[in-house]
Amino acid sequence: MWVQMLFQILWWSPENQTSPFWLNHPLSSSCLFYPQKKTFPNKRGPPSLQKDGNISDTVGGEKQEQDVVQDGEGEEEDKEKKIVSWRGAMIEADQATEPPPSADEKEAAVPRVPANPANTVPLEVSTGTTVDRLEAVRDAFRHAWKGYKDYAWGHDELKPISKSFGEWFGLGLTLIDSLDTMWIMGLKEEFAEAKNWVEKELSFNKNVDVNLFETTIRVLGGLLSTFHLTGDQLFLDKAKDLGSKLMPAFKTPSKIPFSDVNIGKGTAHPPRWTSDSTLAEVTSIQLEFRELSRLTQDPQYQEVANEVMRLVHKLPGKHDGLVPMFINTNSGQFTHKGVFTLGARADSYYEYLLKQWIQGGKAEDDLLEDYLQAVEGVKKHLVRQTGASRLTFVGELSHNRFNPKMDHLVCFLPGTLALGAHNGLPGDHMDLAVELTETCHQMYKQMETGLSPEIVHFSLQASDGRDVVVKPADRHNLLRPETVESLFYMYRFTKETKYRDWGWDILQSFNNYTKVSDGGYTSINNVRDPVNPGPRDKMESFFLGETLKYMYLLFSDDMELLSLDKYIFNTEAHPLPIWPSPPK
Ligand code: DMJ
Repeated sequence: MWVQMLFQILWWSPENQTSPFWLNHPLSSSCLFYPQKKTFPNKRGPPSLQKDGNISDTVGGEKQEQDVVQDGEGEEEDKEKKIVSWRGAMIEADQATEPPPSADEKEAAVPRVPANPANTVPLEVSTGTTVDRLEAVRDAFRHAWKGYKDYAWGHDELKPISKSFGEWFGLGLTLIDSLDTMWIMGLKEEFAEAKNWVEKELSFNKNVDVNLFETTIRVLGGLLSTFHLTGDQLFLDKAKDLGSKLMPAFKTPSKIPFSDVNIGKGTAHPPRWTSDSTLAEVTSIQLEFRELSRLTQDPQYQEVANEVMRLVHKLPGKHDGLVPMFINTNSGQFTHKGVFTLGARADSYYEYLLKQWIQGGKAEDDLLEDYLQAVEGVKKHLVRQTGASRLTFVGELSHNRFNPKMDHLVCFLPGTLALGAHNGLPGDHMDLAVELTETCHQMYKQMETGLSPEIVHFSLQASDGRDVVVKPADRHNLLRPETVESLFYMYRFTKETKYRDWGWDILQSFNNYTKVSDGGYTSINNVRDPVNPGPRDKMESFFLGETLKYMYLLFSDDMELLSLDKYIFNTEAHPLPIWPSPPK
């Protein structure tokens, strides 16, 4: 059993892109198109090769003898780091295989300001007006799209350094994730080309295992939102087709869905090493399935999705509203109890409690009750302040021990709390949102590249003189959206310009350290090293689907553009309409 647990914990983490699908995935391409020259472990791989920084910190492995774990040490252990070519403000794709420079790896040697050697492409200059900023986001999108179009058209993800592509499910993930973003940004030509691909090429009749959660939030969510924005029946027809092909996932003894579905064969199964599903995954498909039922007038989607929420609602094993990270598809019970996080594997459970309640016209009391209880649980067990600057953060609880570790993923929380407060929930939710947004901003600001690492550890000791410690294995940035997402919500609800300015700084940093010259943006290995950030050769679909969309909405003065009183964003930033309240 312990071996099985270790397997699961070390291996599978969709939030951290550690999917093991490539092992049995017919379209798998982790290494198909060019040799792996990346230096940090590719996080899609077997447990023997991978370390999932998110999970391994909290279970097994480390000796934790105190109630509060202060584990900021070991930063000099970054032995894996080899540096891929770096030429300053824009990454030169064709230089990606140069031998690594002999960089001094000690933290003290890391320059505090971005290096800008003579041969760099000039940094973007803008006066910072709303119009300039919106245009800068559009430019960033066009640049990302150019790379995708040139080297990865119709495939799941762009590999911008090798000018190639990666396949996960073979469903054109980036293209579909981008549809509504292009519509919102008014990129008509690009949208038309993408629509043509959906019409002519997108097929769900293929023998491929897909992850239920990822396919739902990215593909089903993207198709449904594009249908709403455009009114084009094509997207609803595709959504219906996909929805029906995902249904076998729910044929389990407990009605808790399996993680994986073969959409061609109509079969579903859990990961090979366990019969558990991840809690966030099974509870973050509801907005989309419920909307599909509403649009098609076919209740089957809503019924299976609501049943999961009913089961989880009455399940024992919660800790003041906080939920464990796994649930068994046979027994329907929580497993691996005792670890509570707002990060990977649990995050969007909390987000979807609130958002389903809003989507359904605030009529479903169980959802509200679970959400309110969870926020109280977060405040009681997980919220702390740093010793140095009194930054408020959300840590983790591991078998009653507090771990001051926070995933960047947790930065969705301020936006969600603010959305709740906007919808009449307690004012102290907004107070917490304000404090957490400041912390997420600091997670960018305090890094030498101005980009947040994937995970930070906060220091509770004032004597440390610093708030944030970043372990070597946690220094990567995957172009994630959560902080920009929260900045968008905070700006909409407060109109405080600082949130826009913080977003603008983040865009500059993406342009300075992740933009690839021939098109595309890349995730990077080390946010603490502006000279050698270490491009990872991957542009996640959520950079176009979420990060740039939220950035655009943050800078737009049009508060009616996807009004938060009319739309609810799914966890992949695809807007779905809030339903009218049922008659009393
Ligand atoms: C996205 O796929 C979704 O936002 C998900 O809920 C969390 N992880 C990524 C972005 O970081």
